[in-house]
Amino acid sequence: MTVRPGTTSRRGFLRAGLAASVAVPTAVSAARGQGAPDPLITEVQDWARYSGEGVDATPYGLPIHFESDVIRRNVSWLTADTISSINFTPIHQLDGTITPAGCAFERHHSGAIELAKPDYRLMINGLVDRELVFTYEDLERFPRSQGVYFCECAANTGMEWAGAQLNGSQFTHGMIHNMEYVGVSLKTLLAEAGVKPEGKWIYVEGADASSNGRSIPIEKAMDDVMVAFKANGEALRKEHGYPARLVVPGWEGNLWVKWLRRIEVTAGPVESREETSKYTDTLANGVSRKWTWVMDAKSVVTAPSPQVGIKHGPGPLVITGLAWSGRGAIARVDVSVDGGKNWTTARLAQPGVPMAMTRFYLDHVWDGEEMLLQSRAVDETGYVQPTKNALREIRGENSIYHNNGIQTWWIKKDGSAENVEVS
Ligand SMILES: Nc1nc2c(c(=O)[nH]1)N[C@H]1C(S)=C(S)[C@@H](COP(=O)(O)O)O[C@H]1N2
Ligand SMILES: [Mo]
Repeated sequence: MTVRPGTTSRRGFLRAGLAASVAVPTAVSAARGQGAPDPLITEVQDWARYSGEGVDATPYGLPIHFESDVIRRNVSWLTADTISSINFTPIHQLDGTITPAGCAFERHHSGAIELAKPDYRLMINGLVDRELVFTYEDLERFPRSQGVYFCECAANTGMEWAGAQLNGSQFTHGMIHNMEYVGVSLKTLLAEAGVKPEGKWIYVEGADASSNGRSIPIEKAMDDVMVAFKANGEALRKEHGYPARLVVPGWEGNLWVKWLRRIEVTAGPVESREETSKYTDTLANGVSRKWTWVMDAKSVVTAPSPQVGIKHGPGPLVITGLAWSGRGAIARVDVSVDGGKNWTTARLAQPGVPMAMTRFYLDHVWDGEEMLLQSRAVDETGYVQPTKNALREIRGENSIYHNNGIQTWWIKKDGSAENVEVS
């Protein structure tokens, strides 16, 4: 087994001889039944002696301060400019599947704007029977729809094309969030305007200076696209497009237009900046592939991983991660502890939900030896997440977007972890 360490500390190829299976210790955590009494058991603590804060203390709550490191982070060399910017969800510290809005990644091309509900207008124009403008209150009067969907930036994992680079699942895979949206189906609004037979595409625009305009085929627009105004039960955060954004299930994040202001029904695609010079995939021969809308099946072990090493010795170890596919539900996730030689099917916390994140667990007994930890997602279409090398054979290394290759974490005997590649 050959390991390719991060480009930041490239030491050429290195052998990480994985010990063959060793006798597995049965240890769990040390029982505290012996020795000095534990004051946390024997003494009455202050929190039991005095009253806590009253219910009025926090009308709107934040996480307890002990959890203040569960935050979005930046990669400094990526975000020299904070107006055209990106930050990353701390997926290594979360569990379950729903991303709390407060730590969900953000991507703005011209900064986050403040748009009040009374100032909100949504126009539908172009090839329609009736050109319409909706206020926010108008939107609230249409029948609502609801769904949990992941939103993944096409550039997620993009920095890893040339080799292992960033040390942490937050940085390699954190341009993603998964929230429960409530809003109005776009087909309901388009039906209100009446799409003419020549209307084969829509062009969607945001109210921010960048506008982030994108073309979407009418079939998708009439299928599951939503104009959402709530995420995880509450109003969208300003940074996620308050008061309304587009939700385009399974398709790349760039199409999820925030601060949505206009939908033009057109005969063909507009070929805007965001779908020509950006968000296209340049192949090995220099030709760029366009309209890569769907996010292919992908997964990552979120813990243990470089930001969350193993803090205990040999014995029970929870290996966990996330899997998702833009083509439907996750059917299976396999985990390897030996760099892809052998695979064990992981336990899905819940059956896969189409175009939403799935949590997986492998209830492992760690022998205290090095591991080359990988996960491999399989979706309901039978698509299997490829290795990074298999992806490079077809796509070359000129790409930025749509890197869904299998991720490897090199877990060392001391429990620390590093981003590596195996070949
Ligand atoms: N109006 C507008 N919409 C936008 C963007 C933007 O800059 N302006 N960025 C896009 C990109 S590239 C992504 S990945 C997603 C990110 O959504 P988020 O900020 O809620 O994570 O929004 C998309 N929608
Ligand atoms: Mo993006």
